[in-house]
Formats: sequence, structure tokens, C-alpha cells
Amino acid sequence: MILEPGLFLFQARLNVAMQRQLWMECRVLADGPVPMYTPTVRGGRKMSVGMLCLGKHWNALTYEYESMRSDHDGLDAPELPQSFVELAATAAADAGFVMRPDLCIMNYYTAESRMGVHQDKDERAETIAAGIPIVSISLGDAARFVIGGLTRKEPTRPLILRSGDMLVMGGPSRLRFHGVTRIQTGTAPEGTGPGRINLTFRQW
Ligand SMILES: O=C(O)CCC(=O)C(=O)O
Repeated sequence: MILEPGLFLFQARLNVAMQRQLWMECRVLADGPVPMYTPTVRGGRKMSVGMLCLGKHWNALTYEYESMRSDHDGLDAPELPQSFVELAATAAADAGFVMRPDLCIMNYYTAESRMGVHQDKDERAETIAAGIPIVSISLGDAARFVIGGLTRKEPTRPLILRSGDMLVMGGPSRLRFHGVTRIQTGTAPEGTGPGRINLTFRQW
């Protein structure tokens, strides 16, 4: 479904078996030798999501990407699995974009977690200028996601992102403001959840 130029929502793109498999792979990574953690952002506030970056680490204090988690424990970011890359690159291609994802931010939401409205603009200027998309996969509990325009002032519209949905934000929609205002607890398909995992794939 095309929502706006460059903004595509592929509902139920992953079937329940794929959602369960991916959920399990994410849990294994999150509980692995380089575990998920709760970042503290500039100004000292703790985020309400758990985060694990794959491929490259997003430093919550500098808002820059780096190979090791220098704002947390100094460990190297785990590799981005090739099977994850393929899911994202294929969805991007189906939306008409050529994308070579080299990093992914995995966020884990509990009932209380939120993501404030923001732009994804920490990737390379060339990537952003070329409109190379952000590709998101939602798993587990559904979320009320809001998406606005290219300035913070513009109104946002709500979208419910359910387990298995993929969202592609590229071209003229690459820098749209967006956030997560609520988690719909108890809606996760069996074999996923509790909670919500969101994967956002990016090309640095
Ligand atoms: O959880 C989501 O659907 C959005 C995540 C997000 O905005 C981000 O990782 O930048």
C-alpha cells in the first residue's frame, strides 16, 4: 500500500511462521554475548526501549554510528545476519528502491515503552540525499505509530503496525518525522511477544 510518495506499508508481509522464527532469532541475539541494553541519551534520560544495534552501533550520546558500543560497554556491535539483510533489501526493492542495508537497530518495547517523534538522520548525508530508505519490521504486540511531515510542526497521522508488517520510508519520505505512542499489549501472535520488537534497517 502506498501511503505517500516514498512511503509504503506492506501489511502482513511476513507470515506467522516467519514472525516466530524472526522473533526467536532476535531474542537469541538480545540475550547473547553482546546483549540488549537500555540506552541513556544526551541529557541523561534513559530511553524506554531496550536496544541492540547490529552491523554498526548507534551511540545514543553522540547520535553517531560506530563499530563498538563506546557509550555503553565497549563491545563490538554483532554482525547483521544476511537473512535479515535480504528481508529488508527485498522490501525496499518492492517499493522501488535499491538499498544495501548494513545496519539494523532492534528496539524492544514493553507495555510502557514509547518512542518520541523524531527524524532518522544520523546516516551518511549521501545516503539521505539519495533517498535510500529506512525499512522497518514489526513483530509481537501491535503499536500505534505516528508519521508526520518533514518538519516537526506538520500534523502526524496514526498507523497501527502489526506483527509481520513492513514499512518503507524512502525518497521524499526518507526524513518524515515519526514515533510510537502506544503498545497494544496482548495482541502478539502466539510464538511472538510478550512485547514488541521493531527492526529498522538502514544503509549507513
Ligand atoms: O518502533 C518503530 O516502529 C519505530 C522505531 C524508530 O522510529 C526508530 O528506530 O528510529
